[in-house]
Amino acid sequence: MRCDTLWHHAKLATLDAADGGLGEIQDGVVAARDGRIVHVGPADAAPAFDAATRVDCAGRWITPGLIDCHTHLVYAGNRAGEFEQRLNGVSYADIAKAGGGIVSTVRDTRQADEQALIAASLPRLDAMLAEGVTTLEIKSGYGLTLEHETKQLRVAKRLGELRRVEIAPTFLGAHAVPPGVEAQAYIDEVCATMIPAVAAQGLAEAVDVFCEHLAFSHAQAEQVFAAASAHGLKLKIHAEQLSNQHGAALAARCGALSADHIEHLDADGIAAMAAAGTVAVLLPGAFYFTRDTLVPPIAALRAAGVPLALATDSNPGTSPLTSPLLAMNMAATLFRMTVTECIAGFTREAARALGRQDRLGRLRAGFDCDLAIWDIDAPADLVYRMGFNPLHARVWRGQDA
Ligand code: DI6
Ligand code: FE
Repeated sequence: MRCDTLWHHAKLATLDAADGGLGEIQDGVVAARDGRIVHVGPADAAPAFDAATRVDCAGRWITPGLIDCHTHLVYAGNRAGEFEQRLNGVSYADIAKAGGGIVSTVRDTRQADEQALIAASLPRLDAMLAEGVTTLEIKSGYGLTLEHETKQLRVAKRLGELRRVEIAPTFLGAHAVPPGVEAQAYIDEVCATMIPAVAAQGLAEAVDVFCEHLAFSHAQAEQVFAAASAHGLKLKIHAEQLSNQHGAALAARCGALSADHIEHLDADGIAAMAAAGTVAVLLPGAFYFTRDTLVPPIAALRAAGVPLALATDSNPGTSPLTSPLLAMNMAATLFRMTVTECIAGFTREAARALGRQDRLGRLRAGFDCDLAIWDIDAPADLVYRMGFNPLHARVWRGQDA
């Protein structure tokens, strides 16, 4: 079999086993041609290869490249000062009154031009890539005007040209009510003006909405979903993070890809997600950073067969996290997710949360050849260690990246 590159003498976690497990192969090979996997399997059952390049993995582990399916990576400024103030006893309300909180990130992001936003975002992206990320979702949501939301989305797209990574851009105009604007008037503008413009310019493939008492209501989320669907965009939702607004059930009913956060999800929401195949995106970084105490209903989600994805939620306010590996460790320690669930959550199930399950997230012939090669003894090492990065190499579309 002809191929461009053959990785051999490797241990594989294909994430492509019929039992839904890691699909471990102790002595495996992966062959790629034109950026796609053409063969994956045990060495002793492999065909003879005519390979331009052979990479001896010396027994290292190969997993699919990691996929971070929920980030707010593009923004200017940060909220370290606010974090410090809160540690010194200043209340959230007082910080908000003084112009802090999400509004301060909106102000900084509006003031930044595209170059400045790129410069601010690249180090965060590079931190992700250094841990084996090969696909990353990026939401807008810190502009809150058409001009500044589209600027964020253009920057997200540009990051995908500056680095060897696939970016999935999501329009999150409905992230917060902009200062001085009435919530319903803003949502009307999101639906009537912003979504059509974003769709026409091809700047996003999905639309997200923050459905919460301090953001947008269930009815407003439904309005956003209707506008997004009318323009052929996929749907995602921030649901049940701080209270139960039944946003996940709405997402399921509307055919959304995922419902994200879901700490306050109830049994009806779980049943609706299971019936519709809606992915649960769990965000342990935000849970940890906000010192939340209500754990998402993992056992019930698992029992109902809801697909479980994991993501960093990288954002300046509630999850200043750029480490998928640490997110896996948090998911295990805080949410009691298993090693298999943690790794699947950042590969196979994350691909599903982005509608890319037929092309990414597994080692399988025909899939894009995005790999992470790790200096580890066993897959559990990826989840077990804290603040240690065992990535040996990152492969994107069949090439060392
Ligand atoms: N949920 C959150 O926790 C963040 N956004 C969201 O939809 C908050 C973002 C921020 O504070 O900047
Ligand atoms: Fe988020």
